[in-house]
Amino acid sequence: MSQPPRLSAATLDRLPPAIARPGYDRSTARAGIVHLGVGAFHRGHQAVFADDALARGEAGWGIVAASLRSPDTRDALAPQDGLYTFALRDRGSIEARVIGSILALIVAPEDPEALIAAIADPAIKLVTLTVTEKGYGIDRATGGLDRSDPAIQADLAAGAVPRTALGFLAAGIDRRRLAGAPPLTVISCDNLSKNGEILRTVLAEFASLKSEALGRYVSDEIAFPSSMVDRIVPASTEADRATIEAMLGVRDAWPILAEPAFDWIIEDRFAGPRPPFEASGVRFVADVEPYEHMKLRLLNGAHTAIAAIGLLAGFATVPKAVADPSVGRFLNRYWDETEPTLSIEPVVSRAYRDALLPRFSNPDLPHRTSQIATDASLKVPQRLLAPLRERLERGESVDALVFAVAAWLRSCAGVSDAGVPFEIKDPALSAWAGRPSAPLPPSAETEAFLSFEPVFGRDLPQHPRFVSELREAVAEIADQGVLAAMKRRFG
Ligand code: CS2
Repeated sequence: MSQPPRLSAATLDRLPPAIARPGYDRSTARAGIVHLGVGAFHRGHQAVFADDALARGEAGWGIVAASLRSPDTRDALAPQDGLYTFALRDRGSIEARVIGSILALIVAPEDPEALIAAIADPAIKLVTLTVTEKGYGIDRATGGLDRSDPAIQADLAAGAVPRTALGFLAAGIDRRRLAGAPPLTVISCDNLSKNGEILRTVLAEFASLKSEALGRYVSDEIAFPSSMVDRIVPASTEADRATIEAMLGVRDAWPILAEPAFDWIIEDRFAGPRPPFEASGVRFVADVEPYEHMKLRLLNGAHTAIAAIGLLAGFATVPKAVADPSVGRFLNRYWDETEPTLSIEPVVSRAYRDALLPRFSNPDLPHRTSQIATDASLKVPQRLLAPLRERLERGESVDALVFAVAAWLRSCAGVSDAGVPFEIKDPALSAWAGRPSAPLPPSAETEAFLSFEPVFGRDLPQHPRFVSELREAVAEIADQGVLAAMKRRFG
């Protein structure tokens, strides 16, 4: 059978009428946004709102999207003129549209100058980032710049061609400064609490090491609103490509499949114009932290717990894991513990919480537990240990939170309860010198992990109740398996 043609500007008119496509003239659309880290999440979230804006006639809000490492997305989308399918999937229903807001794609290692020039372009009003937790070069002990990180060190060298997000931002911003370009806003769209403040801190420090004047400019002239982003966008699979091809009649090498639910809540602190995204449901608020905490602790923390439990119990996906009633009972306890740590109005957190099990159990989005477990050692501190600390300080119970931490700790050995090995993708964990190299008895394993300071800090290993509860939960999981231990504890 011959291959169907590729999705592209030339084949758009072959699509069935029900498939929405860019109704605007892409040749007159202009880029107002540079995005760093053009993964699935960006294409299922910010790029969709930009597409809506372009369709409403806001012609200056297209995107130049850059990959900092891999050419995969550019290789898939270049033959498609940057077009791709965005499909909302919910319990058998699928609603697809073609997104046209990515006007240009840059692979930074191939053409670093193109990315610096894009950031420096006076037409650019906004830089957005999805570079994951490890993309910020944070020293987890100080909260400042990790000057020992070899990639950061290389980018700090005089005359260096940048490789990191911070290196590119500093180089592009410096060029704007020297040219007297209009103000710029930089928005982190990663799951980090106070992500704007963190980015401002590390970038200002990085920039000041380049030049004092640049450091001052970053601190004084660039706006770094914090933002909370939300949408479950699993990595798409060959089966997803086949589904989309059957719907479109053309081949899309990299479609995005996502859930209908989403949020993008941005602190209303812009250096220049705000992106005209309110009509899509994007919200601008004075203080985003209550939303960040709600999302990180209720959704992402539950995800991290499900990922660890799933890896140990052999559940490959989130919907499979939450189909087990004991996982559901555990999650309810987990949310009973985390919800009271939030500072948002209870009616908001309750509604958010109530939507989570239905979101997680969406059978059309087989979100892999191994995907969520990636970089878990960078996720556990803010998702699980931050609320746990607060409850410990108040003398409150932490059974579900401790159980989640214990499951993560056990999962770091990379072997399921049935003895099946799985891969751990967590460079920060691999780089930790104290990581046990051979299986240890549970109490020695717990002891070893408690010395993992970037995760547990100096305080938690000194907290008698936390240490004894963690030791007990780790031993129980090691002895009975995660599901039996969970059933015994949470019903
Ligand atoms: C997940 C998130 O991979 C992970 O760590 O918890 O990607 C999650 O799906 C999104 O933040 C949902 O908004």
